[in-house]
Amino acid sequence: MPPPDNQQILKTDLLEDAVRIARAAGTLLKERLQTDFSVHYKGEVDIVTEVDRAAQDLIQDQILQKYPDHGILGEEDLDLHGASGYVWIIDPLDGTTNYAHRFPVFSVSIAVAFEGEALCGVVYNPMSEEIFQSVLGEGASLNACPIRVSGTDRLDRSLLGTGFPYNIRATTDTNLGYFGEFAVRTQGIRRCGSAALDLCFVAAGRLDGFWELNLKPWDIAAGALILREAGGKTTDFTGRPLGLDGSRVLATNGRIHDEMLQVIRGSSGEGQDRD
Ligand code: 2AM
Ligand code: CA
Repeated sequence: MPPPDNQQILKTDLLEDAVRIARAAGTLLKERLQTDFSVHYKGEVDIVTEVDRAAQDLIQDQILQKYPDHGILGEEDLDLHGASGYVWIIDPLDGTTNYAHRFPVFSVSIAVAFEGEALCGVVYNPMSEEIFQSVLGEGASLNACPIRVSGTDRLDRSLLGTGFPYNIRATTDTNLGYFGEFAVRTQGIRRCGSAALDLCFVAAGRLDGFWELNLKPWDIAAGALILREAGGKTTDFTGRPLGLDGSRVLATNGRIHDEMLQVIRGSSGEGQDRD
């Protein structure tokens, strides 16, 4: 449901602020990339850098300066409730593993939601200076040019994206099974390391589909909206529409969605070479 008229902030105004804030955070990420930042382990593989936290602090400050009654959900232990019903869902650095290795593929992801529905979203790649953005019902763009999903309608002509969970060493839900199934049925699979960018690449027609397990709201909130507004489809692995809290994500140009679902249904997702 949209917010009541007396509380309604124009979605385009929210997007303008989200873009401004994403640019500021992206600039910070780029400036600090070659510096000697510290890296901490959240798990055996899952890391966080001091730059993740600095970017999140910057985003939080800028949101609250203008919207003190808005909530914020962010990856680095940030869950602020606000009276307005608006919630900003942010990943200050999507692609932390890449960042920590100075592999220059990462993004800032910011969406604004109201009662569980994303109203607008932006994903910014500061290294390529690409800004993907969208307002609900108004299409999607890349650096202000409208984008559309690809026309590829066969899995065997498709280029797909995916990623692997941080707990891959500890779980049987490794994604290696799906990876094996898709590897022999497509033209190729790319593993870029930022789920937000993967979703935008499907939106822009650079990839035809993407799947991943264990994603969190901040990984997908902006990218999934951008993809749907570019004509794509997002579901869980059973074909049900993807909510903001969906963790098993299938995101495609729409045309290869059913074929991908069939492959997923026929595979356990577990690697053949693991216990
Ligand atoms: P991150 O870099 O912000 O942590 C890599 O496959 C992509 O999935 C990245 O977007 C990464 O986000 C995310 N990701 C991988 N494993 C995850 C996990 N266990 N929880 C949350 N996000 C994860
Ligand atoms: Ca992150």
